[in-house]
Amino acid sequence: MSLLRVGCLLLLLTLLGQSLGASPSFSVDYDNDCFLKDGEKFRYISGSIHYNRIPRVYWKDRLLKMYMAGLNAIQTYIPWNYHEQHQGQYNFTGDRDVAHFLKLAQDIGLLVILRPGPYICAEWEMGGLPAWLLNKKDIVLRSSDPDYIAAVDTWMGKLLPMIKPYLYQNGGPIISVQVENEYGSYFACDYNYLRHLSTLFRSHLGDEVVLFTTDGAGVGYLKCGALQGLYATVDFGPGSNITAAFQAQRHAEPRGPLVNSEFYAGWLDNWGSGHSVVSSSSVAKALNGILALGANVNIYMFIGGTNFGYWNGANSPYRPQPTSYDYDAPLTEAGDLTEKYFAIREVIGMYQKIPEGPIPPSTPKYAYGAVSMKKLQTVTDALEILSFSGPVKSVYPQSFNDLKQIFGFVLYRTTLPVNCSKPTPLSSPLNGVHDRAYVSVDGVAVGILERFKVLTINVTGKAGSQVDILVENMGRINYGSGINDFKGLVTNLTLGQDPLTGWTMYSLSIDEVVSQGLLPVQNPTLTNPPQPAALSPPTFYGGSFIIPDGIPDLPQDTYISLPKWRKGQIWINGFNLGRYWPTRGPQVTLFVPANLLSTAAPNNVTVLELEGAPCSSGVCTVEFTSTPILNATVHPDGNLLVKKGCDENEPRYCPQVLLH
Ligand code: 6GJ
Repeated sequence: MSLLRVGCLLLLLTLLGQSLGASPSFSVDYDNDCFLKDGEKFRYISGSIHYNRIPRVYWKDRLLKMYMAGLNAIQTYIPWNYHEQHQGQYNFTGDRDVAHFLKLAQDIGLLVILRPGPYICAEWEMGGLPAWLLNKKDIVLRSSDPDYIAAVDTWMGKLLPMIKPYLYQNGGPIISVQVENEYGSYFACDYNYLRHLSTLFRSHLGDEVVLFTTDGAGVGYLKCGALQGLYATVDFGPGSNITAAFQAQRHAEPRGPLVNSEFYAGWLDNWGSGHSVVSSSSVAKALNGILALGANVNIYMFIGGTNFGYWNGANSPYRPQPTSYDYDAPLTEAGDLTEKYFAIREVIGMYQKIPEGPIPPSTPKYAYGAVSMKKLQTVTDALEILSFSGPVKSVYPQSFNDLKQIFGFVLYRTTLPVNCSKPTPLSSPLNGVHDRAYVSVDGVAVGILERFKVLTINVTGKAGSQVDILVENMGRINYGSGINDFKGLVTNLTLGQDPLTGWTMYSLSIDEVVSQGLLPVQNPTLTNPPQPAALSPPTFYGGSFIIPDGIPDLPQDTYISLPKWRKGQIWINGFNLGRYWPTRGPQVTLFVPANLLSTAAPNNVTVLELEGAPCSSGVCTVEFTSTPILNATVHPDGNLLVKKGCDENEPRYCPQVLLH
């Protein structure tokens, strides 16, 4: 049979197959430099949304808004530590129900680009890797380290079989799966590790799915990040030269679709920085340039959401990210529509049909007003309730991992070995306070040590005085070689020239105690010694407020503001909302989604203030307001100092980091 006849026969069979509903397919067409979906040329315009940063009840609202913006796909990570906080204990329910999230996307008409890691970066605690990996102290993360590989194999052996039914070729929405994350930016450059992952993903997901990598748009990044058999894509923001960026991709993929897997429509914040902003005009212009080339693009982030609880990550040397992951994204942290949303929608509309019909509106925000707070107990007073497992004693301080603590706080206790009648330096010479330590002597707050920022304070007291040091884990580094981020007092403290020894350490189960409402009001017989004006020992405060039922559509979303409070943690009805640090900024208010609130019972607010509440001298209240403040700091006197946004495309707007 002539070649022509064979070709015609194959074409006929293909068309026939499709018309008879041949099985769905998604692949790379290297001849025509595009993706093929069911045999047809396909270009995705995607947006990043992290289900782990949005309450489940709001997933549909956000996905619908993304669909109505003209997106035909969404991109999401799967944070390993969100689903396996403790080794061997898995959670895929409620806000962790990935399958439900995938089904919602499919029902709405959105395809999914899945990024299951195992490492994900993402300004998320330890880049998504579970902290229990650090129980092997010398583990080499993101490498062929056998202990790391064994843990990855077990985790992927649990996750990927769950994902497989949702692959596009199996009738699901997942069109492609990313292996690792920007591996070319990591020091290890371990090709055996990438090959292992590639084989592992194939073994669970089959040979059809498009597996890809993402790296910075530079040949240097692709050198260690790209691998044969994984389609190489790049990422870059509006300030980059689009042609040069895709030329870098072409270095790894001479043929195939152009793909920007992370087109930064905003940028991250760190505590103490200005709020990052990226102008809508620069985003729209660059997006138009990318789409005009016929390239595929994922807008990172389309909605940022929130680092609830302790989930934020940190950049090196040590710059933790705030609770808000607003990211100056087209949808705000609360899912509200912005000018940037409509600017992007307009550009997309130049290239493909925008769905008709109403866009789900921004949700109303309700100002529930001021809530009176009262002192419950200091951490020290509540130690017996907070420390389920009781104290651990050792000559030298132990880390969170040694004490089987992952997040939050550990209390380290010792005594002054000598009289310190004169101010005597208490120091962390090796910068081993990870990350902040609140120091009291005989119950009097004396100072704060902070990683990289405050390595010594002066103390006074008698030999035998009790020294209590509450150490706070502010979030593990999520990018670069510092991700082996051990927490606690990871090196010795010295008093004068000598190491402090003889430690008693208490792991604190604060979240369990707060969620069970076990924190009693201050025992009136317990009196705390007078404190210096600007500092108090870490102390719990509590309050409650009623939201009247019968008022239409209450409860509504809101924001909580803590004027004149300094730094701490907030729980709403036992849910750990996140960290507040208005004196450092740029985040001043925290988003409170309506699903945390009730009209059927009093709403409880619990605050752990680490430095000093306004309660001894001023008004002891927190406030629920209707507007967010993400670009300011609050002076201890309560005055707001707005910090100009830091636009990565207009560096002149990037203020020096103002630290208090
Ligand atoms: C991406 O790499 C990452 O893949 N990215 C950033 N990288 C720069 C690291 C800070 C110096 S910032 C925002 C994004 C996300 O972290 C993403 O997960």
